Formats: sequence, C-alpha cells, structure tokens
Amino acid sequence: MASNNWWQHAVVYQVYPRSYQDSNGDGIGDLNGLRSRLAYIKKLGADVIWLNPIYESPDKDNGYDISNYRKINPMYGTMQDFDELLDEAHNKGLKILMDLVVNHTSDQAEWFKESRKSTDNKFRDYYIWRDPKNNREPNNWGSYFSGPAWKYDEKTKQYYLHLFEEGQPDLNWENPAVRESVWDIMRFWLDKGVDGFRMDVINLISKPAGLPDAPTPDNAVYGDVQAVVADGHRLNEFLKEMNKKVLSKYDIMTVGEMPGSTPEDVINYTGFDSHELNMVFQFEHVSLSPNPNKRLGKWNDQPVKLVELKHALSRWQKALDGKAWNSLYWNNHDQPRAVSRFAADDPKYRVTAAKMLATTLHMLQGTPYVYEGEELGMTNAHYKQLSQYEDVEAINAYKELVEEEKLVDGKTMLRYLANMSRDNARTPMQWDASANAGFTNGEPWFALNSNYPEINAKDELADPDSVFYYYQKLISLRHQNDIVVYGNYEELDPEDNEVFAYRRNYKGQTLLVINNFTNQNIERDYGQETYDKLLLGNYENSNTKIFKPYESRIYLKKA
Ligand code: TEU
Ligand code: CA
Repeated sequence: MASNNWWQHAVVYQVYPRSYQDSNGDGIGDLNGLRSRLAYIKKLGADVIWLNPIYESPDKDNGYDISNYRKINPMYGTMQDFDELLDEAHNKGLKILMDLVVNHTSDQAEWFKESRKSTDNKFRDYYIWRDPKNNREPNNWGSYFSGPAWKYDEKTKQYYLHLFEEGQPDLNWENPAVRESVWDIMRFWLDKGVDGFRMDVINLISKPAGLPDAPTPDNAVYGDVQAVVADGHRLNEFLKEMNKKVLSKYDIMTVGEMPGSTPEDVINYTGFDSHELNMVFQFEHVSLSPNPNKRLGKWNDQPVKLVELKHALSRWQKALDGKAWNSLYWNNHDQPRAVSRFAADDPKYRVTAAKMLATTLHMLQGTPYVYEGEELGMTNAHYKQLSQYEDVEAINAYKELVEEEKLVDGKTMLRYLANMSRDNARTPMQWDASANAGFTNGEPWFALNSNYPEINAKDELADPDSVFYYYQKLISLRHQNDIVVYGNYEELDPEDNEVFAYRRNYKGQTLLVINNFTNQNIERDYGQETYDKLLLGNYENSNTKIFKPYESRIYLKKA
C-alpha cells in the first residue's frame, strides 16, 4: 500500500478561470488575472490549483466542448501566458492540475469535422455513429442536458452519440487510435510540466457492447443513460492502459470525475495497488434529496437531511480506509454553493455556518478541494427569473420540463433552479466592494452576486475572524498533523439529525470533531472534557457541553 504520496497531504483550490479575475477589461477572467492572484491562493495555504478547461472551445458548455486540445482559448490568453502562469505557480510552490475532457470533444474539433465528412473517412471511427432504427434514434438514450443523446447528420444519414450537448460528440474509446491520440494530448501537457489531471466524466468512456436501451424511470421519454454507461466493462482496461503508457511515467496526481460510482467501483479504479487513478470525485453526498418524481431528476427545493448526508460521507470514509483515497468536496462549478445548500446563508449565521461546513469536511480522510469563493463563504445567487441563467443545463431543463413536457409549472421550476443550478457557483469571484467586486473593470460576462459589498476577499483579509482565515487554519492543521491526513474514521451517533460528530484515530492519538448543523443551542457530551486540547473552533471561549448555533470544535487527545 502506497501511503506517503504528496497528493495525500495536499489541499486543492479550484479555479473557474472565466469567473476568477479579468486582467484586460473584456469582462472574462483570464490566465494573467489568475497569475496576479497566485499570492492569494498561496496565502490560503492550498498546494494545488485545479483549472477548469482553458483550451480552445466554441463554449457551448463553458469550455467542456474542446475544439483544440493543444491551444489556449484566446479569451484566456496565449500559450505563453500559460507557460508563465505555470512557472510562477511552481516558483511559489503551487502545482497545477489540468482538466482533461476526453469522453467527448467539440463538434468543431478537427477529428469530428473529418469524421462527419463521409462514412469511410479516416476519422469516422473516432466517434460513435449508428444507422437510424425504425426511422428514429438508434436507441432510447437521453442526454444529460435534456432531449435525445443522438443527433442525425444529414450528410451521411447516420446519428452520432452525444451524452451531453449536441456540440459534444462522444469519442469512440473502442478505437485504439482514439486512445493513442488521447495519450498524446496528455503527454503534451505533462511534458510542459503540469502536475496532473482532473478527468471529466471518465467513468463514461466505455460504452456497453451493442448500445442497449436504458431503463425509463416513471415512463420517461428517454432512457437513463448513466444507468447503462457508467463504469462500463472496459473502463478498468482503458485506465490501466492510460496509467501504463502515460501516468506512471510522471510524478503527478489524478482525480477521475465519476458520477454514479459506488465505493466498490472506486476501490477498483483507485485502490493503492490498482495502477489506475489516485482518487475519484464521487457524487453520493451531492445527489441527496432528488425530486420524488424521478423525471425531474436533480431539480428540487428540499433541504438535505443531515442523517442522510452523514450516512453518505461515512460510507465512503469507512469503505476506502486503507484501500483507496477519498477526494473531499462540498462545491465545484457544477454544484450550488455549500453554505446555502447544507447550512444557512442568512447573514445572521453565514460566517459561522460556512466555518462549520469547512470543519466537517476538512477533518475527514482524503484530499480536500476548495472551490473559488468557498473560502469566503460565497452564497447562491438567488435568481428569480429564467433570463438570469446562463448554463445550458438549466435553460434546457426549463424548456423541456416546463414548456414541452409540462411536468412542473414555471414558478416551481424557478425555485428548483435557484436551489440547484450550476450557475450558483459560476458568478464572478468577489474580491472587494468596488464596482463589479474588482473582478473586472469592463462588463462582466456573467452578473455578480449582489451581495459582494458584504462578502468579499478584501474585507475578509482584514478580519482575523473571517471565513478565509478559518480555512487557512484548517489547511494548516492538516499540513501539521498526520492524524488529519491518515487517521481512521469513526462515526458517532449516525442517527443524530442535528450534530455531525466523528473521531479520527492515529498512532494512539484521537481527534474529536463536533459540528452543530442547527441554528439552536444543543447539548452533547462526547467526553470532550477529557481531551488535551481544543485545536480549533468557530466560537470564542466555548468549551462546554452546550453547542451554539452552527458551532464546530476540533479536540485532540495526545498519545
Ligand atoms: O460534469 C459531469 C456531470 O455528470 C455533472 O456534474 C453534470 O454536469 C451535472 O450533474 C448535470 O446535472 C462534467 C463537468 O464537470 C461539467 O461541467 C460538464 O458540463 C460535463 O462534465 C460535460 O463535460
Ligand atoms: Ca479577460
């Protein structure tokens, strides 16, 4: 078992480049903007930056539709800007993780342009083309972004597969030439010196033989594609090949995004001796309280039950311990803001609640990921109108569920979007209280959250009690105490729906972590009085059996 890898000690900070810092007034965050903020990220204490896609792209899905894997999207800068960013990051001791999006490309990628020219084109088999079946799509698969997962192409009278937007055709991983081409792209970036990859929907690359129909929950029009595509029969083989031919030759970190994977699957792909990937983003704790009407999927406005959240996180902590490595996250560019979703963004509680969530996550076993603005306690956008949304997923979902299928009324759907839309995470970073929060001096590509005068980095950097400095302390606790990295996980009172408490044990030491998820005073006794030291908490002078609203405490018992 490998157990002393740098990525096990690391904390990752995720940057959504278009919303981070604009440097040239065009309203879009860019590489030079990010470069000017490296000192901020360093100050927080993060070790690694994960950059969302910055490659050339027609931007149908905010960069997840790549048309050239070896070019920087001009709106972010040039390859020289990238090289300078990488250099300066390395000089500051920060590593850079790239987003690798190779389940699909853009329909504007050269490979696809060639592929659609004729059925005997050299690149035809780079994608998944099928004849119509009874004058319709080849099977019943639905796209993640609404509608069918197939698009008819007049020119050659066949359909191509796109699990996401129609401008995102799926690559055919069965074709060895596709795999070799992907390995080449990876080598291109690794040879530049990048420190690893976050791999987009990497558990969807192996499609089932014969492409069978998918189940249709509640008589949905299209089948649930994830149920038949995730964790396909050749996934292990493809990942082993990737590891052998590419990953194993570099000292890097890899994290695979894997919607729908179970702990058993993940041990398979990331087990310490599996020779595949280092860790996985699993989705269980961010998929709780789906709509009871399965056809509405993730769209809901119900708060998550703490016992379910605890159960989901505990299950992964226990299952992977000693076998594989967790990645820990509340937020990313696809998820609503954690403080709004799992605690409270009411100004009365927001700061305390954001610290409480951070404590809960950062004291678990695994590599924590902090999404830009999370370290400030940034909140959901609370949009009231459809015209405020930008994301293709939200807009398509509204069209399909409200206008076409009439499964839900518009007002209700707007509540669902406000609760769950990915746009909540994508509003620009709130640097200060000046116009557009210091994000840009032009017209921002996407409106800022109106609360930036109250929530911004400048104020937090001037306030020792801010969410920012609390994250800094949590990160430094991890860097200074092996128990935070390696300790095992012991769940306490799984049925308690108010408090999330657990212990970590390592070489005779014990860490006790207690988090009040309610806005009430509550009394709990975990024997905290017998511990040697209160390492950190989010209230001053608090060391009793009473836990105040959203209070967190971390205790250490020495060996
Ligand atoms: O996301 C894949 C994924 O399954 C989800 O996060 C998805 O966007 C969401 O659950 C839909 O409800 C990845 C990227 O993170 C996302 O931004 C891309 O849109 C998607 O892949 C396609 O590349
Ligand atoms: Ca710019």
